[in-house]
Amino acid sequence: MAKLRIIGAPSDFGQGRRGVDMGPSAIRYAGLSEKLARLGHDVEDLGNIVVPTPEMHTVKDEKLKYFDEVKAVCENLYREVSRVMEEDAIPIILGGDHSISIGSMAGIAASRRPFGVIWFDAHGDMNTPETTPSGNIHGMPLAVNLGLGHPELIHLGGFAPKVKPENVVLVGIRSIDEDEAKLIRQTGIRAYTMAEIDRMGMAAVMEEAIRIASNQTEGIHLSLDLDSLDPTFAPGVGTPVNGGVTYREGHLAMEILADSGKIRSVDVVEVNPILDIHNQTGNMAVELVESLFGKTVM
Ligand code: Z70
Ligand code: MN
Ligand code: MN
Ligand code: MN
Repeated sequence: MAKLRIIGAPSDFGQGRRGVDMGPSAIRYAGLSEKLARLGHDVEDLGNIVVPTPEMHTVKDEKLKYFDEVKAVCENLYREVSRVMEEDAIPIILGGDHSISIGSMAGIAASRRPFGVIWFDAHGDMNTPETTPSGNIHGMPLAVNLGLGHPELIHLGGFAPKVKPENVVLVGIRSIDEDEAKLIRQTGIRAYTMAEIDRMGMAAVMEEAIRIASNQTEGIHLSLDLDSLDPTFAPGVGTPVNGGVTYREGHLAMEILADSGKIRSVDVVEVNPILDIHNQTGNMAVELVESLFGKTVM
């Protein structure tokens, strides 16, 4: 039995389309708490952090859109997540777009216990203000957590970096910008493309990913962007990209993570109910989290 604490971060300041701010509601509506409790866990929903209303704000820097707002949201989330970590509970952070991972990972790292990261995504999220083609901060959070990007984001919580490149793994990538690819290579993080998943199989990819993320660390943070899945199974995301992780591969990956016993924290991000079909993506998110916390056939 695990102590699971749910925190909603209903922010869409990291990208251009409204709707991801409703992600936490969609995931809760799909029955997250009840289903995790049914697996025997001690579950508590701590509600949402406070997030400003986008209509009251404007873009000031085209290379870091809604910088002040993203920073404020991530500072709130950082405080909330560090409190949960101090109780030795597992935070499950519901986005929101992926920029919120700057706050969640700061909160996780605040304990100063080393951890690894498995980042499930169609994208690299490894842009900086210098490389970004969009200015959207949700394309930058992994870089920030590695210490690349705007100093105020990097130093959120008062220290940097949040994680070492040798413990970072990307899984499912199939849409990477040119200069972003250079950064991925320079940092030396392990990035499994869809092509590698096809060749090696998801099971082998996950065994390696867990080995890398847990080498000399005390646990693993899973950052789950629902756009890692194929749009057939998760249509409700801002940037669907064909050729993604299948339903079965997704569950298999979560089951292997569950068996590892190493998961210490989770982000579930980029669910956009406005773009979804009857909450398919919210339901998919909940199903994957159930597998991650031990749901099996019998
Ligand atoms: C692109 C950018 C991105 C998620 C899109 C896209 C980034 N690399 N991330 N959707 N989750 O604008 O930086
Ligand atoms: Mn992402
Ligand atoms: Mn993505
Ligand atoms: Mn997106």
